[in-house]
Amino acid sequence: MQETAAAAFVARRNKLAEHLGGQPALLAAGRPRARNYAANRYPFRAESHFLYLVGQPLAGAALLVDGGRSVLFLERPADDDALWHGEVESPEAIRAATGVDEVRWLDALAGAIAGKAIATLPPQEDQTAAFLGEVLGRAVAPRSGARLEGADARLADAMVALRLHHDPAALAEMRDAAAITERAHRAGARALRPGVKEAAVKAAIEAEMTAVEGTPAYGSIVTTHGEVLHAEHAHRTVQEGDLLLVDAGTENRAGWASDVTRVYPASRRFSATQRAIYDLVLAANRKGIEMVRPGVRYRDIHLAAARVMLEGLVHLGVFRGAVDGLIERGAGAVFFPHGVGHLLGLDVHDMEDLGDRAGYAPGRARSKRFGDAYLRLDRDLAPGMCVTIEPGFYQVPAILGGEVAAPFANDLDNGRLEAFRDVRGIRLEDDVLCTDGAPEVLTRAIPIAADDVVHFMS
Ligand SMILES: [Mn+2]
Repeated sequence: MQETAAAAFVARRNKLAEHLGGQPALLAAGRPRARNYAANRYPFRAESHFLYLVGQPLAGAALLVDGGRSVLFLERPADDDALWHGEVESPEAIRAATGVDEVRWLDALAGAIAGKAIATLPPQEDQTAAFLGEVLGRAVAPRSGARLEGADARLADAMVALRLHHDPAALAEMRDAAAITERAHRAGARALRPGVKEAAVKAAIEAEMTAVEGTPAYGSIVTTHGEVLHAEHAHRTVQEGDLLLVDAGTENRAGWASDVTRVYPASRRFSATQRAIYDLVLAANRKGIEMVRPGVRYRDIHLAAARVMLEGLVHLGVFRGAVDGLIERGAGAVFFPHGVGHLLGLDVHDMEDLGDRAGYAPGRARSKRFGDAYLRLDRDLAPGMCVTIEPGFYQVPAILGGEVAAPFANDLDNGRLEAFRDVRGIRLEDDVLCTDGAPEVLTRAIPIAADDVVHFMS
């Protein structure tokens, strides 16, 4: 399991302690959720803040950072654990792998923190929230990271300060996740042909992740209905001429994510209309990537990508009129109704368990306008930040026939739009690292130019 050296976790915990001053903090790993009885469990994924500082998914464990000292509290193994789960790793081995100062059993935790005011972060899962509430002697609501106060809020700010800028160990993991994702997309692209089920392509993709003990970092989207932004189903049979939208990224063995969308033509060629829209989305993707540089405000990348899309749609005759006026009135959201991307790290939408604390710089808040309101990130970029760039074009019936498109009845050429009916949805998404200079595209090995994509499929 251990790939990142203990020294990296020691450095992260020391940085956290520095941010916290004398304030002690307790971070829980979480525990697996039972299905229908205690021993039948959903796959366990540790809380990301814990993983960031410890590196191991130690179910039930808790990390205490108190001044310069880190103590890891582990669940005491049950007598029959060795029977059902094999040999249990020794506390000493875990201490060596994580570099903590001390490993103790969890039943010593209450005594160790008695009389201290301890900061914590709310876990995602109820049982762990109840455990924290009990041990800290105050209410800890699960999934309440968007509304923290006092010491908990300062702990959240400290974690954001650390996790926002990836250290070399984190970047090594993210490059690994991206490399697995390249193999996964390749396998999916090669499995695609008219007559196969979307689910069969999804299986080929996820097999590559599973084979190296990775998992999907989020529910893989593998769909011929790319206009359904978070399509959960993959039950359709791929038809001749379909575009298959694949939004699939790996979480590697250490828990780090990648997040990639490509669009593959089932018949191994794009129609002229598909190609026109594809190239337009690609231009917006490239524009966005080029802007990932220190000091650039992320919202400006979103607006620039939206402008590229609108200029292209005017050029293609789908929209009529002056681009500036259309942008002013919110036309961008008619075919591009989401944000251009988000933070990426241990989580696919990194640190969104803390609400907009990570994504929005202090003093900035989400737009209220449809489309822009879905922008999950509005910070000034800095070296070490990793973001996705994922513009898209979608013909969503609920948008085109609803109140978002209604004000543009005279600006939209529906006859012209009809020519593009073989384009349901196209999104092109890369993972991009902000450096001191030119952006580094972590997912550049996955072809994105239309001709390269077709080549990739054979
Ligand atoms: Mn994404």
